[in-house]
Amino acid sequence: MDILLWNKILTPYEIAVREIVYKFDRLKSEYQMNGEYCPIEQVSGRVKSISSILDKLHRKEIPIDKMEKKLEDIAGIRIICQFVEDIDQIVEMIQNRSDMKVKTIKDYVKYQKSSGYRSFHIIITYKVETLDGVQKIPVEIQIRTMGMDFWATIEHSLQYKYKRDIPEHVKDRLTRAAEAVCALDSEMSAVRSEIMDAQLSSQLLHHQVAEILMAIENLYTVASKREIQKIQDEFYRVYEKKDMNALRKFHRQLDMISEGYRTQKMTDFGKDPRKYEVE
Ligand code: 0O2
Repeated sequence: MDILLWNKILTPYEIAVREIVYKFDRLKSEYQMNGEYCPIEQVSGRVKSISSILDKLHRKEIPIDKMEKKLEDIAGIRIICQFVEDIDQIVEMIQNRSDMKVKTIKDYVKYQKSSGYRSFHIIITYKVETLDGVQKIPVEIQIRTMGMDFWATIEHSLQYKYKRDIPEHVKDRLTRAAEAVCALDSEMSAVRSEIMDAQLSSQLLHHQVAEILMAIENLYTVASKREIQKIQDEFYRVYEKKDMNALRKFHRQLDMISEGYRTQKMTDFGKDPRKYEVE
């Protein structure tokens, strides 16, 4: 068997993980900037550790030289969402991407594993550009709710502790916990639209406040200290109400004040005989 240069083998997997995490994070920011609900709550990624790779090869009786062909989760991405419904949206998003080619789908949400494990898995192939050329890397994307993730993380630690032989009484508890997570996900889905509305309103409020404060800051350079003080006091008064319409109105007024200063500046510029426009 050839000598394995682990660093060289794993580097393209590292690149794939980093690029994909970045791309999903970007999507998340885009949703937020558009003031839309984002189905992605959190994205993380990892390259399987060498000892985990060796354990899995041993467990599945895969010869080491077949590792890259047979192990499709050396690069792994995990996407956590709030609601079960978000999973479908994320799956569709992945299926429609031109840079990720879906190879296999494993729906452990609909078809829960006997352990109680629930998660949606997609194996994609992703092209990575390296000095040696383009490499097609398999990447496993796990999509699950926060509840499913909580259960899987705990169960994974127990698998590790008991060397994959969890005692029956602990298994029973895990089964019950899995049922509770399922019930929790259903309850949350039932009030999904209310939760989404509440989260969007709070996101819009933060956005509006940030824009107003930015506008006040811009006025610092042109308005008098007294006027800024007055504007700031008025802002605190409006902010207290936590009323989006009042904040929007206040923001429009600020825009008008800024516009007034801009017009004044341009008029002053026109009057100054020392200044002239260069064509
Ligand atoms: P690790 O340490 O998380 O990386 P197969 O479908 O049998 O050919 P494979 O790869 O076992 O091959 O597929 P499967 O069953 O879809 O599992 C892939 C990964 O899903 C696992 O990777 C786990 O991360 C997760 N997973 C699957 N089943 C369970 C489960 O019962 N409990 C928990 N906590 N996680 C699970 P690894 O390499 O097994 O583990």
